[in-house]
Amino acid sequence: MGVAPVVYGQSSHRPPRGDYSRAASDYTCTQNYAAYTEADHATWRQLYARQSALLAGRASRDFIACLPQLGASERIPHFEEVNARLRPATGWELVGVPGLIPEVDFFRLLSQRRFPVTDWIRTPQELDYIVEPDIFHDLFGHVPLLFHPVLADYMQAYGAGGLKAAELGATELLARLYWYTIEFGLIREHDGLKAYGAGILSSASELAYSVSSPTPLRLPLALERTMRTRYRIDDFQQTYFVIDDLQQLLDFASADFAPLYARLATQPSIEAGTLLPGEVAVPTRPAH
Ligand code: HBI
Ligand code: FE
Repeated sequence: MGVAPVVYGQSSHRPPRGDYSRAASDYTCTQNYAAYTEADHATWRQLYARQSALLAGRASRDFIACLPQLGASERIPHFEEVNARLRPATGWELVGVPGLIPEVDFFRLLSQRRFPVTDWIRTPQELDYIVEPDIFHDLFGHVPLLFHPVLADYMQAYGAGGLKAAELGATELLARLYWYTIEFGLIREHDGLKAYGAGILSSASELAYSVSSPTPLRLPLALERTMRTRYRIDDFQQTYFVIDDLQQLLDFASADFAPLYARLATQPSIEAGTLLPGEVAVPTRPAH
């Protein structure tokens, strides 16, 4: 096979996690590609192979169709190499960031069709679970659908909406929409529910859970209901919201959210996992 030996313990040479002194005023930084160790590339390869093997029957067909455009299953990709395909496809480009960045800066980059990608990769001890986004989550989870024209437009509309929400003091409501669509969204296909959210698509354990476990609640995506619903960041979701096709995201993103924010300010939040009277859960398989 001729696979290079994996050398661990070179952490001081990898792109430092959380070193924001590397970043410009818009929080972007260059991808210090030479700093990735062979162990980092091995981690990428292992995550990519494991996750790809889980996609059939669980990931949305659009995601599966777009994934090859990422073009890097063996080694961590160069952002510029992905950009050479992404820019002509949908006008998006990837920019490096040292990790999570402030909300408004995040929204601003999206509104400019620039997608922030964390440039460091998790350690082998974090293969199954990591609290913050790393390069695997950002690239494998998010970037394939940036090649899809509808999702690409939704992401930009979301960023522009985020800047408005910030002025109106409503970023928490809009963040829930991001969470339940871009991160944990499900889509109905002819043979059952599939994942299009990056948080699910980059997770080995939540992918099957989200589309087939009888435990979580699944509801049709509805702006008001979704924005009222709290979410968990430390466990599998208790509620997923389901769309019928990606165009639905763009359709509601074109609405003026200001009246909605005003109305929601007077309504209590809903705990994840709560089915309200009159609501009907979406089944995992189409009824025949
Ligand atoms: N920063 N790098 C990065 N990646 C994110 O996904 C991200 C962020 N900052 C803020 C943020 N997400 C959230 O507030 C979104 O919910 C809007
Ligand atoms: Fe994410």
